[in-house]
Order: sequence, then C-alpha cells, then structure tokens
Amino acid sequence: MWSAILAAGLASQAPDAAPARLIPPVPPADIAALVAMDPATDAAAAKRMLAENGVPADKRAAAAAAIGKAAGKSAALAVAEAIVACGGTCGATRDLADLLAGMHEAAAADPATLALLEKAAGAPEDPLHLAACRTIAAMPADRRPAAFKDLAVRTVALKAVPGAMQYDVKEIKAKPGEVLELTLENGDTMQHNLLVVLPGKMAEIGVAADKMGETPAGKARHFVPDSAAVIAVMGLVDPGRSGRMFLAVPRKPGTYQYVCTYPGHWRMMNGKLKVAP
Ligand SMILES: [Cu+2]
Repeated sequence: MWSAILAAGLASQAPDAAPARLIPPVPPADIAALVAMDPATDAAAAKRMLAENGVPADKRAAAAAAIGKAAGKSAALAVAEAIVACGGTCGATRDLADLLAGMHEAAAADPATLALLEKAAGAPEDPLHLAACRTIAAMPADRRPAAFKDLAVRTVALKAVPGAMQYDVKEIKAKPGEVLELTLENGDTMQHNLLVVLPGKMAEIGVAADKMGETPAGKARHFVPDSAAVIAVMGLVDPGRSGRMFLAVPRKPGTYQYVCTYPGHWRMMNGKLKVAP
C-alpha cells in the first residue's frame, strides 16, 4: 500500500528524518539487488534481508530460515532476535512482527523462542513486546505460556466517513495493556492517517503536522511529527484502501486521542481512546 508513497519519498526522505518506529518503512536504494541475492548462500545478504525495509515477505522468511539454520536455531527465533537487535525501532519492525505472528506454530514448538516471547509479552518496555503479544495471541490456548492463556488481540474497525473529515468511531474504550488492532477503511476521496497521541497532546501534534504540510518532506513522512507524544502510527491510507496498525494500550489510565494529521484534518478528524481498568 505504500508503493506510490515510497517511490515519491525515496529521494526526499533521509533515513533519520523521523522516528523509524513510527514512520512507514522506506527501502534502501539497492533493494532490487539485495532481493536478487540468495539468502541461503549469502549470510550477509540474509542478515540485511531480515532488517531492511521493502523486502518481500517470502524473501524475508527465507532469510530467517537461512539465519536460523546456520546458527542452529529456529527461524522464528531469528525473526524475534532481529526485532530485538534493532531495538524495535527499525522500519522493518512491522513486517518482522507480521512474519513472527505468522510463525506462531513454530514459535510455540520451540522452547527458546517461547521463553523469549513470554519474557517480552510481560514487559511493556521490551522492543519485542507488541510482536510477542501478537504471536502468543495467535497460538492455540493450550500451546501458550500459562500467564497468557487469555491474551487476545481485539480488532477495532474504523471508517473514514466520505466527505465529512471524520472517523465513524469517535470513542474507543480499552483496558491498560490490552492489545488492539485498529483498521481504517478509507471510503473517502482523500488520504487519511491515524496517530495515537498522549493525553492533552492532540493540538500540539496537529499544529506540528499542519506545518509539515508546507514542506516537501511532509508527505513522505506521512505528516507524522517527530514527537515522543506520538505513541502509534498508521501511515497515510489512500482513498478506497484500508490500513491497519497494532497498539499495546498504555498501562497508564487516561483519555488518549487518535487523530488524522493530514494537514487541516486534526480539528475535525479525531476520537478519544479511553483507557481504564
Ligand atoms: Cu484525514
């Protein structure tokens, strides 16, 4: 879904332009050459395939398998360790989390992987936390660590109301630590995004995003301000498309907000994320 944006963004976006954990992934300039390499025979390429943005899922899975085989460990563990290695902040983290969640059967069957996931799922500050929760939640209950029998990912489906500059859902209630999957169906004729921000920070972030609209790099960064007040991001979703993001709900109760930061939208297009036990 990022292809058009990525093509436009490559030239203008420096790798350090914004927090990598928050902006959608941008591939390196040599991505075609990298993807053409064989991860089974080229260890360096395999390592990069796991960490770089824009690597197709099948190639990334092959790289994980090759790294695991060479090191005598499971491919799932190689994926989990790649997330940890970049501190959970590399642009490929989202893809790696998807890959790991898809490997939940192998992860459940491998004690080393399961132990790592269990530790991370219990530690909100762990870079592997969200991916670990998603992966454990994908396992059948009888395969999971005992402490996480009830762990679930709850999907909250939102729509962009055509012509109204509004989300159809204006309030989401969630429990501290809950794992949510937010989806956004964009039936509108313009792009929208969705950022989750700390309590009381919406206007600050909205104003900062409006300013980004005046710069060429703003769109490449999906109008996501570089701020610690932004705690989760779904990048721009094109008209007629859907986007999704996962969120580990903050432990601290309060009224957080979600907001579209496409310039000019934030005052209208927002909602409350009410976190209470
Ligand atoms: Cu919008």
